[in-house]
Amino acid sequence: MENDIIVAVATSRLEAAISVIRVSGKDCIDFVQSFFTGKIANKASHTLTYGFLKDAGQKVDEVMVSIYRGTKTFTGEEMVEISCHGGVFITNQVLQLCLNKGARMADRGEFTKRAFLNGRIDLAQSEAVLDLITAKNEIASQLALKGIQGSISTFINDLEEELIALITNIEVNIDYPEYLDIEQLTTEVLLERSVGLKLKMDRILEDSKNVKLVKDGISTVIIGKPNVGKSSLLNALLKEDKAIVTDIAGTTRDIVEGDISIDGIMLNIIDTAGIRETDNMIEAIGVSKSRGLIDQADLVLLVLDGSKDLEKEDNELIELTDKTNRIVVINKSDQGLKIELEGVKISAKNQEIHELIAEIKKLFDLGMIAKNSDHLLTNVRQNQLLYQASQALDSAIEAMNNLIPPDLVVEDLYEAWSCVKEILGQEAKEDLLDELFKRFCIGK
Ligand SMILES: Nc1nc2c(ncn2[C@@H]2O[C@H](COP(=O)(O)OP(=O)(O)OP(=O)(O)O)[C@@H](O)[C@H]2O)c(=O)[nH]1
Ligand SMILES: [Mg+2]
Repeated sequence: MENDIIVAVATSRLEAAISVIRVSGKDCIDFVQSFFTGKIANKASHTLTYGFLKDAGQKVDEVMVSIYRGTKTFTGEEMVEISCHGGVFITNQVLQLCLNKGARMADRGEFTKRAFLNGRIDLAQSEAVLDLITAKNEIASQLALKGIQGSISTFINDLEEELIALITNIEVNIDYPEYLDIEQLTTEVLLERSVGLKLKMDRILEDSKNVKLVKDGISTVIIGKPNVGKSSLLNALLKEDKAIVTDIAGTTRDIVEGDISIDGIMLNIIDTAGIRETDNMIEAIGVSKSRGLIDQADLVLLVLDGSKDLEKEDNELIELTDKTNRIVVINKSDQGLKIELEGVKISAKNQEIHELIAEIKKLFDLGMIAKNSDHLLTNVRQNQLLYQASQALDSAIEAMNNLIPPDLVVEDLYEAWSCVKEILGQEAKEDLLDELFKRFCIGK
């Protein structure tokens, strides 16, 4: 049943001043009235009422009850929120009372799922609710908030409408060629509109690449030959002595990790074993791990010892990281610089790393993402679907370039349209929905 009365604790299960118990479902105001002393049965929507919850004549708690009638509620159905005292025991008592009286415990994310099923929010907005709950920094929460307000949804709706307009136009042209007041779409016009649409999609896909960095952090790997000061740099960035630092080349043999936040930009930093040819088996494993990490990193910090001439290993690493998103870090600048190479100069030992911090901020101006882009895809599912839509358009464009007539490219346009629709959860498959909403907490 999709409108039976469900209940859950919406606040966290810790001792607090108040807890909020959420109830949603058909006639849930009358349901709560049956064990509440305040009068809510005939009261207007969006009002607060003081009273006691009672079980078999016995007072359970002194509470405030908010009621929400009609369909303009979070779930799109009648709702009640009971604000009770926030002790863990008393909160459980109130929850248990609702269950004893006949409500059902809500599944994870079931309130948000109902909001989606009742058309209050679309799938992208539901995902944004989840993003907001799990946001770890300000930029991520700003993005999520935009998502909840439907910024990406509006953009996707527009795409969907443009596609369906094209499709119906072609279909009408095919089925009713005698309909003269409907524009006859030539391949030329269709091609132009498809290219325009694909451009729009690709721009969003490109802009959205950085969203993952905002949400999950920038995976950063520090590499360099032994003894150049990689671990010293990690420690300076983390402002703690996390990795062992010695003057013995080959000190770090496994990877050491740490997270920092620079003005809201999260870096997940990995310090690695210095890369060199080695006969030592343990060190060799570390070296091969370091190489593997370079390929997966969003940012590579290539550390060189600036107080000495470059060696063969340095040059190999410069070449190896050439195609990566790299910052060349010239360390030990306190000892005077011997190498002439473009890069940021630091002294890890003396914690003089401001030039590097500034460069990282310049490379990842993530705050701008949230401010400048109103429409961003916020997860892999949305990205994949829009990418598929763009691919389908690509195939339509290629066909038209080969002078295939509009009525034969309509299939590709349908494919693009259905992918775009799915971003908002229209025609979404039931199992996907269950999977998605399970990731919410109870009470959301
Ligand atoms: N003068 C000076 N010495 C530094 C600086 N950074 C690191 N060192 C010294 O260089 C030596 C090696 O530093 P580590 O941080 O262990 O170097 P590493 O690159 O992690 O070395 P491996 O783990 O062996 O690959 C230590 O004696 C540090 O004190 C610096 O900025 N200036
Ligand atoms: Mg080290």
